[in-house]
Amino acid sequence: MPTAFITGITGQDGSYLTELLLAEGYEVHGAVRRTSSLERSRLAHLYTDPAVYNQRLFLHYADLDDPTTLRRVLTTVAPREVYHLAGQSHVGLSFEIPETTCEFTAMGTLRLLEIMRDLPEPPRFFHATSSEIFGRPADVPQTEQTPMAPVNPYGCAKAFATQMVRIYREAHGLFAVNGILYNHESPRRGENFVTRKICRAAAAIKAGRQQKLSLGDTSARRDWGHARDYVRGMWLALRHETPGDYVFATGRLHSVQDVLENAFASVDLDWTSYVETDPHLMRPAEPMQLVGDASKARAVLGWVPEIAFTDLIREMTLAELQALA
Ligand code: NDP
Ligand code: GDR
Repeated sequence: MPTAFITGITGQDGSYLTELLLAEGYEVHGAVRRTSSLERSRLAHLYTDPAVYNQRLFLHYADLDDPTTLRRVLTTVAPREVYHLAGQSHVGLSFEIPETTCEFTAMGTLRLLEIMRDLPEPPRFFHATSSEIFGRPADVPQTEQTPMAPVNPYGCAKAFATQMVRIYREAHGLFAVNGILYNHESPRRGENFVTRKICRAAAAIKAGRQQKLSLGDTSARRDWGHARDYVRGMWLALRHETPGDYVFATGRLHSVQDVLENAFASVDLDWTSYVETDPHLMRPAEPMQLVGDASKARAVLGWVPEIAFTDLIREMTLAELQALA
């Protein structure tokens, strides 16, 4: 049975990737942080299943700023594949907590690479990097060759980590992959990301539990896909015979306003009656035209995103409505 180790297993992507790997016959190990609450809602259906938890799914306490523990766990588990998904993932918040963002996202990745390098049989390593490395990009759409030009602390930390992955691949021969991931969402998305915030609000307004929705820049545009498609790309990238970097994207731009229209239409409401602008939610700097060209992933890995934007937003909104019933 192949063994995988996931950092960030409790997050949106970690939970979908765990489901995928279990379905593909893997034994899955994940790093979890000590928190005041044991609730790990995205994994609850798996670790409450006695046929899965501590049979094929194992959780280990570890933290990205605790390399001693990470090294011990990785040495004991000896995985064939490592998926590194952990990090402070909120771009807007990275302006408020730049040091922790860089500590976990930049230095945390370097620490892991150092551990990989020392393991007797270095595992294949996937790094979840981001379209935010491009910031104000020279190319539209962006490819694996587009120069990095981040415009926020999060993007800067990811750019550092991305380049380190390249260095460890080239200088130390590690099977190390950068997945340059564009925005991907799902009903398990964190509540303070814009799609989930909008879908939750549309459902709550429909149910009479909320009156207004405050947002920042509604003209902002992103390349939004479904998380299920993106975790499949991660897995495919580590199964390929050679390591490389891959853009994972839909190639289509939509605005926050498009999200509003689709979410509110899913519950037969007109968004214009409920939305107000809050200047506190505007970011000091916004990236421009982040839209990806996933031709390489399609040609080399056979990866194609299958879930359309309109279906994604509808699924998210109806999931919120169901949760309120
Ligand atoms: P989430 O925010 O949902 O999950 C982040 C995960 O990282 C959680 O499991 C969290 O644990 C863990 N984590 C955070 N800090 C630490 C730390 N110091 N030590 C150990 N674990 C930590 O993110 P997503 O699942 O959406 O994204 C996964 C990765 O992909 C992230 O690195 C993100 O930056 C990147 N990415 C995501 C994109 C997206 O659109 N979703 C696009 C591009 C890149 P806990 O539950 O304890 O907080
Ligand atoms: P992003 O996602 O910054 O692209 O990072 P987010 O959903 O936070 O923002 C998308 C766009 O919406 C605008 N916006 C708002 N955003 C939030 N969160 N809340 C609001 O109220 C709001 N109003 C408008 C933002 O300004 C922005 O333009 C995500 C994360 O998953 C990163 O980890 C990942 O690397 C990138 O996607 C690719």
